Amino acid sequence: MIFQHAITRLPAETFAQGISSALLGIPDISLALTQHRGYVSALQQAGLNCVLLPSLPEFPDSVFVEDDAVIAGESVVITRPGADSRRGETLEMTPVLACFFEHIERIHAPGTLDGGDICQIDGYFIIGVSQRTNLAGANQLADLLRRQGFTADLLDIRGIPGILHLKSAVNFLGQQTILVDPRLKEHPLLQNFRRLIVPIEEAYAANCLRVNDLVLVPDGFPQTLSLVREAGFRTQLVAVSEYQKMDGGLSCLSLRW
Ligand code: CIR
Repeated sequence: MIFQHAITRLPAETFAQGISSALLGIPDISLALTQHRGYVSALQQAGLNCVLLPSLPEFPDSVFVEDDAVIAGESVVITRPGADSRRGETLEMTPVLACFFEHIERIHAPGTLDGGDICQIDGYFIIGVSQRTNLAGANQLADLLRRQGFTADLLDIRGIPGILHLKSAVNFLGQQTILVDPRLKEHPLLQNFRRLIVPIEEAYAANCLRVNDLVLVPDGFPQTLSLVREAGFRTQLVAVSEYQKMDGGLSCLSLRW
């Protein structure tokens, strides 16, 4: 898949008031801004045109734009985030996406769905059922995708403690290869892929991000970096420690198509 565009949003000064279970301390907003610049520049280096949206102080988690929408081919699905404090983010994102996409669908109540639960593997989508994405939301998205000619399956991660979203644990790197948290390596839906198993002590780094011919890897996870490099991928380290403190990873910080 060739990506040309990305949407990102600056972190707000209220960033530290967002939702977190990480117990890694309070993020430093000035370092978060510096890391955001590094992230945008890595996306640009991978060939993307990046839209940089202004911060939204009323939504501390709004830097994690991936959760607000799912992009599938020519169309976009506006999500209904599982956390009440994040639901209004989608109202801010809809007009931005309307500049690029004619066909806009929506997840409706009682469905909830976060974009971080959607792992796209070419024309196949794995939809995580999680603390944030409920069965109603996952089934709504699967129906929408199937109507557009894609295939989709649901993968329930609710029984695995500490995994917020499916893409916290499973990410497609291209060439039939996925990077996977060891707790999901035996899942039947993942058996047909070449699986690179991230060591449990580096579980956070399962969220690497493939963009065109680059795989962005979070800084500070040397075993995962070697794993991805030795599998033949060109890598780029990106520092995201302040986002890790708020349970966010590399994919969460952008919408890409
Ligand atoms: C949240 O709990 O919603 C944010 N603090 C982190 C969201 C991370 N998003 C993602 O993994 N797609």
